[in-house]
Amino acid sequence: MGPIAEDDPTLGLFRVLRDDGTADPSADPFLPEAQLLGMFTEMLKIRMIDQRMLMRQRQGKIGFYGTITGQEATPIATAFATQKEDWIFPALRESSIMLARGFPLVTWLAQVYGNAGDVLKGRQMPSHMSGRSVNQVSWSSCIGPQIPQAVGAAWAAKLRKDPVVTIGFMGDGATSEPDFHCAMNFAGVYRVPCVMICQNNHWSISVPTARQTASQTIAVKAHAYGLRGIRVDGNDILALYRVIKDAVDRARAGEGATFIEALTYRIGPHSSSDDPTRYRSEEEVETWRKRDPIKRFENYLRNATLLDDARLAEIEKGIDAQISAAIVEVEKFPLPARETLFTDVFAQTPRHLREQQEELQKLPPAPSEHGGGH
Ligand SMILES: Cc1ncc(C[n+]2csc(CCOP(=O)(O)OP(=O)(O)O)c2C)c(N)n1
Repeated sequence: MGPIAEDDPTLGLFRVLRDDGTADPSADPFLPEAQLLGMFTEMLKIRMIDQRMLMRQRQGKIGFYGTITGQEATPIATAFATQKEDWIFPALRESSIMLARGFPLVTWLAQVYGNAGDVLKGRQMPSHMSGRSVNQVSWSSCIGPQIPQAVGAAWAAKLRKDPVVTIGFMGDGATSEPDFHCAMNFAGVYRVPCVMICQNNHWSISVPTARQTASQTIAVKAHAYGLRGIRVDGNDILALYRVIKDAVDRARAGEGATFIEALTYRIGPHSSSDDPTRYRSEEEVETWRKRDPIKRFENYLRNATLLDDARLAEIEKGIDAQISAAIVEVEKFPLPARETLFTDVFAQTPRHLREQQEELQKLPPAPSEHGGGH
């Protein structure tokens, strides 16, 4: 191919919403009212869950939590732009897709507590949710492997002639991993029905994006692998919805994979174990707070007369009640039963493990196994 044109979509920034939340009418997808309010509610819900869970972590009730504050638009746009048979291969900041696709909140929270209500039986780090019922795959916590996994699953779907699309997520840090390059190459060569989305939130823990790549943008890397690529405002849910939906539709129609860079910002710490004041300035965070994806969308909905103070207060109250009730429920679960330590490992438990299991059963139960958990 020739030189990349200045107006190439990988070098620009596709937007629908302006900073003040008004929309460019030529780009507005004019989505139905129920869908717009559904998207807004899901964004607000994960913001409010994150606040409550970070507090629970500080109170010593849970060990770890990864908030997505400032990055709510990309996962929620994905949840609405995909079909329920599509598979999600997340990184740390996309577990809210599960909730938007109907996964029960109590079960989702049980993963954070790692208790008996957790479908993963307490074996994963908090904020590493997955669920078969919503086609969301478990993340290994290594940076990168989910990208070739998403591409491989897409290739399998293509071979089986299954009309399924896979979505592989990553942060900007993951684009420096070998797995990223293998996945991009494979996706281009085999024209798989996969959409790879990089949430460029400017920081990989304490490493800024400038230290990840010398390329002009992350999206431009798509060209090196013969993929379609586009850079989109990651704090603009309407732009994201359009871009992701287009990529998903094209993938399903046999037009191959797309690589999307969603430009956003991590407002909170990397996780509950991080103190970002040690490596970035408050002014930088403040600049991005002003571009809050929820506030911008709220302004759009107000302009469209779909939202006013009373309606917003009602939505917030509803979410708050739902979260409070779910926390009460989830904290009633005991820890996972200890015999579950031995399940799901072998189809038939080998003798040495059976002996260990029997030995463990003879011991008196630990106090936390009686209920109440943490
Ligand atoms: C292979 C590997 N290297 C390093 C780490 C430690 N680590 C955990 S999260 C993280 C930063 C990831 O940054 P990015 O991919 O930009 O995603 P973000 O957390 O910003 O969403 C690192 C380096 C890891 N988990 N796996």
